[in-house]
Amino acid sequence: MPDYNNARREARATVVYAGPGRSGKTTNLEYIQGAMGRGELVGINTEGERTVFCDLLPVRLGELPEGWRLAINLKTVPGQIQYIGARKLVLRKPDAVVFVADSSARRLEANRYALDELQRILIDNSNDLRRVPLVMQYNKRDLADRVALDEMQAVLNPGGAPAWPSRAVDGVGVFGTLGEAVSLVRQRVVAELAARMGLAAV
Ligand SMILES: Nc1nc2c(ncn2[C@@H]2O[C@H](COP(=O)(O)OP(=O)(O)O)[C@@H](O)[C@H]2O)c(=O)[nH]1
Ligand SMILES: [Mg+2]
Repeated sequence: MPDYNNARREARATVVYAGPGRSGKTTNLEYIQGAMGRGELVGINTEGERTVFCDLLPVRLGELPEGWRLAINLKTVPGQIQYIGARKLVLRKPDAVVFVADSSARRLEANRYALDELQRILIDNSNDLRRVPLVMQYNKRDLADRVALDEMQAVLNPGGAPAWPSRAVDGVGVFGTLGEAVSLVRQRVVAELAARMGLAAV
């Protein structure tokens, strides 16, 4: 659920970049930061694990009706297997999730594992999966041992979520993926804003 700040007329939503370790999540945010914003690093303290860090990049993404603006916090989950506590925290209330898969054949199983875990965490965190839009990104399309796109789709995306091939190191596909996630968030924010204004007007 986005945060609605009436005084500032700003709706702030959260898009989380998930996926296995080293799939390119931070690289996506670095590219976005370089192109449009400024980033800061926020620490997350997890129980029973050492302090780990997630990346947080706040960005402004345009106008909404009635003079409202849409702001989005982009976050990455730490992908290493052992940081499950941190992943649970970061994935508490996402308004959309981008799953960054690694196209290397050697990482197919790691992608599958991370995706299964992502779904379990979202459900454990009481998210309604139908209300958390998912966008797939097949990253590292430059690798020689890349898995064919239709195989990645078959293995990782049987539900047919929107999917983008990418080369995040070069920025290819980064804004396509982000735009897809943002437009899904925006649809919901616009509907919720209209409902809030309708209620406020009564
Ligand atoms: N070949 C290739 N390497 C990439 C690509 N995107 C990211 N990387 C590299 O993959 C490594 C891990 O990336 P990083 O963003 O830190 O992964 P994270 O653990 O998901 O945050 C880094 O060395 C990146 O430069 C890509 O499209 N192609
Ligand atoms: Mg990272």
